Amino acid sequence: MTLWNRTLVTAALPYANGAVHLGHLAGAYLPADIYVRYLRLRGRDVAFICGSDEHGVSILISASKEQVPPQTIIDRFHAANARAFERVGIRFDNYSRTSLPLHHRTAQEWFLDFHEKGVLRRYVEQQLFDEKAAMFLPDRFVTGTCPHCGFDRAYGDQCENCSKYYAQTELLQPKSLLTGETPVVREAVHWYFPLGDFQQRLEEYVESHAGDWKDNVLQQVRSWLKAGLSDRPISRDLAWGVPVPLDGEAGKVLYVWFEAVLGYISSTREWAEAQGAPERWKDYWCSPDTRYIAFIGKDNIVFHCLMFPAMLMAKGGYILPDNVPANEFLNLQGQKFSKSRNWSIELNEFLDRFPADPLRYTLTLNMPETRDSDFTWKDFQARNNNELADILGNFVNRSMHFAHKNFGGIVPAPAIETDEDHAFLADFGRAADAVADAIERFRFRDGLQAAMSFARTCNKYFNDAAPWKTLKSDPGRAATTIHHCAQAVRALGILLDPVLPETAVKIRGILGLPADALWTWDSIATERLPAGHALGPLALLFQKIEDDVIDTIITGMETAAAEADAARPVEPPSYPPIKEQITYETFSSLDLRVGTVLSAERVPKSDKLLKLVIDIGIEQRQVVAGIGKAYDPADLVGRQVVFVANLKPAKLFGIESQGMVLAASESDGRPVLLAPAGDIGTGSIIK
Ligand code: B3M
Ligand code: ZN
Repeated sequence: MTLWNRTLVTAALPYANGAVHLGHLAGAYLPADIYVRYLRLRGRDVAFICGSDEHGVSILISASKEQVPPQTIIDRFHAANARAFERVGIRFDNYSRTSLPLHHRTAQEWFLDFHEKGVLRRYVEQQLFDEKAAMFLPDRFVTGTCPHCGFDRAYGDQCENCSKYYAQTELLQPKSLLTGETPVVREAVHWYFPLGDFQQRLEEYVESHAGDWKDNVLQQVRSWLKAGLSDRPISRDLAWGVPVPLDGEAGKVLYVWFEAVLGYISSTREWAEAQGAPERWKDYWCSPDTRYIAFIGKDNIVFHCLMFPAMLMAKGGYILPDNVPANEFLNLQGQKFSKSRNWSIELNEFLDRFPADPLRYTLTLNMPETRDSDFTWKDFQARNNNELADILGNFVNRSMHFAHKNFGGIVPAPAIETDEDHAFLADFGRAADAVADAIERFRFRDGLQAAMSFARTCNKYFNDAAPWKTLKSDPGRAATTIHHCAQAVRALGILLDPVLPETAVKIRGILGLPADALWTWDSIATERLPAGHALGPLALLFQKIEDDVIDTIITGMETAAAEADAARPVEPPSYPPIKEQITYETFSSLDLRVGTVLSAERVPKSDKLLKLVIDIGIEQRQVVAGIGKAYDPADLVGRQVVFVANLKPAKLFGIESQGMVLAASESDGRPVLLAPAGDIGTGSIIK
């Protein structure tokens, strides 16, 4: 077991191409912040590093859509996101930008180092070039017809219709999205990082963490390794990014992922320089006694668990991530976050209406740690009202109010302590250990649950001790109870500080404690506010949220999403190319008849399949048809259909299907049943 002397914590650099939303917060930033706050309460040396990722094609696309320079886009979102993080209490030591000269210099140094050591390879490849725009086209800047399915709005790298991948030069009828022109094929030279050469070292690295990395992370990384790693291009022909620092390479920039991960290092350098200790960043990146934890969302796993470690290995002298506790995704009211569908809650918007802590609380309890999870407004309201206000707020308020009213606002001296008191005091240490253990294993939900379960214990202690009764009959008992309650309020404040930092500040105020006094994790069970200590003024910790506030928000969101759906241009249908010719004989081998549906029911456990019994004149047939999403079984009985009578029987969901009913569908795949257009008897032959 290594003895760690310091911890480096990074959180994925958000693209300065959009506003950070609740999904991002729950995915990477909130867990990272909780972890860092916890380490600080333990007195550990931590650097918490982040910044904006300001290169990449998506920023160029936004800029060209808005017809502004990319700088306008990145300035806007860098400022907005830095502010959102600040408002929600995420306290980075440094929030940098990859557009800074220091970052460009750092990324170029790495490229040159690899180049000089002969690590990189150079390949010639065919690429589409837009002569009017005078540039090579990134995959997302070209569309055309899919070489596999004929879909006519396929992108340069992948078809959205059939999901197949291909090279952009394979697109049929390619068109530049920049100018609308037909691009030409030109030879382009690109630099490649030999990821495949690191296969074995990466396997060893990943397997050395088999016992401590999260399952979702290990699974994904192992499947990449199993598929086999190969050389990855690390340069692009683009006018936006970090220029490739070699003569004769004008117009080439480093691939955004190659330099973005190095943004962690340049951000740490910037931080060290700002402290007047420009070499200090090396303590965090190049010392084997530093533990590096990289917080990310699941879509960034390959880059942080394979590509970046391989780069660090190739460079030499750097530490590797010791853990990459990637989260899955957060949904919003049961659906994916979507900017274009207007189904999102930007962090700044949220914070315009509600304080940060109830959000941090709700997201922590719903953190997508092991699988995708969901944020709903009703859950947010319930957790704020029934847990934060009714459990935590209630205990602090009732017990401290009692101290003001009956003990002049000072912590009373305890009299004789009972078994109940001792049991309660023993819970302080147990709670501190349980929360710490969960946080150290990146189980933030469990950690918060343990802290809240201690808050419930506190309420119970206060209720059972009933100081309002003992005040007259046994004043020493009441004083003892309130003495312990004051200690419990302090313990709660520290236990919850990583998740609820604003509340922790308020609790310190209520306890009359100056900023940092008596506020360390280790003091939870071992130190006490002394008798005679003057408490501060009472303050409300949580405001309840009314139903109508939440209902209005939900309705507003649904309306906005419906409007966005309606405003989306209706795309013209696309048709696949005509299949290969067949002879009349081939066609006439089909036995087609008019059938009538006698009965229809849903196949259990399938929303798509219906079981139909069909009269085809000479006999009855049972078929399973995939029309369950488009038709209600009750509406089908008595309908005429076109029936394929000589199809070989097959079993679907364990039910035999003896034939097929015909349907037509548009590109959305919704089936429409075919039927004779006039009066005709059941069993009639179709030819
Ligand atoms: N900007 C992608 C993302 O935000 C990317 C992360 C970079 S981390 C070096 O999902
Ligand atoms: Zn396709």
